[in-house]
Amino acid sequence: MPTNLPPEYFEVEQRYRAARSPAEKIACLEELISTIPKHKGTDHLRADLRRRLSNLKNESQAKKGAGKRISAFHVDKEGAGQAVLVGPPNVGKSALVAALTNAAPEVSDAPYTTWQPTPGMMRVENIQVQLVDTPPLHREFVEPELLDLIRRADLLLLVVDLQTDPVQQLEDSIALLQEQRIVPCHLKAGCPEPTRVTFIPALVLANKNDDPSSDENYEIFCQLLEDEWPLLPVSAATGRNLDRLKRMVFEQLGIIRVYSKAPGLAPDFGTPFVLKQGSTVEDLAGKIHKDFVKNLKLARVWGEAIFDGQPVGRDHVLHEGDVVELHI
Ligand SMILES: Nc1nc2c(ncn2[C@@H]2O[C@H](COP(=O)(O)OP(=O)(O)OP(=O)(O)O)[C@@H](O)[C@H]2O)c(=O)[nH]1
Ligand SMILES: [Mg+2]
Repeated sequence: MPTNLPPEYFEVEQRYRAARSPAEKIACLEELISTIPKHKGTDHLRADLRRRLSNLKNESQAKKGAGKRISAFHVDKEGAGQAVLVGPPNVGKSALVAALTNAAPEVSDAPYTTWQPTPGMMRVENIQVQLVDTPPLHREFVEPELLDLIRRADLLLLVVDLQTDPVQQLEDSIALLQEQRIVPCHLKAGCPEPTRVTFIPALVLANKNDDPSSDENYEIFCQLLEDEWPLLPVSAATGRNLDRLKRMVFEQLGIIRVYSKAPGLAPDFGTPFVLKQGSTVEDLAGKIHKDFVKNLKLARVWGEAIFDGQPVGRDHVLHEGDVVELHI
């Protein structure tokens, strides 16, 4: 217990201990957290109280749902893919989600600010990708439901703070995830026990690269990394490289955009069909309607096909940007 807590802390703590109802406990915990001075010595205490608050809120939400337990950690996937931001406290996960999406998670210089996931939609050209802000990873306790959220993700954005020992931060995050059998895809080859392991594509974001003065930090970070990572220096504060981030997220998601067109009409480039890389004409037909799969006779493709309007079969593999005319 840190010794420099103010007297109000102990007053509120007494009330918290005496509180009976979950609503009272939640109110006291919120007040308690606000009385804690923000510095390193109080990190553990703040993390512990936030965890209790998160559990209480989840429990009371579950009760309201009349038996249906809807966890705050269950985020329904939306858009072309779900990228979950993961990392230690204070690296700027919430700031990145706030800068890139329509969501407004709390950003604060106090560590352990975020206690539950917040999804937001990020526009990447003509598609939307879901970003999910999460509570920080913590060596002593990781919410099991946070791990489930991470396991379900299409992409992990491993965030580090370029100004605060990013190599250690990345190693800690990876070690913690590996202990839970979650391994970034490109470390698959070196994984000693690949059974029962969830492999997820990952991109490292070296945040707080606000201007050229921190480029040297980034270069040193790159040199010190043992493994080859897909990585990008960014800044939530100044917006540096956020456009490149969007592009890289799109690439790492392993998706393609395909446009359908009716015979004799122009394609609608505003609303692509999003498919996994390697998808075929038949997969596209399935996205449109199951009858299309059954009745598909041929398709014509513009784009990566040998010539414009080339007739292809249902097994033809589509590429990013292809325009497809389905004939049934
Ligand atoms: N200079 C600079 N500061 C940043 C940047 N991004 C975030 N910050 C600051 O870093 C602090 C932490 O930001 P948050 O977004 O709350 O960090 P977090 O990773 O969500 O923190 P937790 O919720 O505790 O896990 C805040 O004071 C932000 O203003 C950045 O790109 N550059
Ligand atoms: Mg946060």
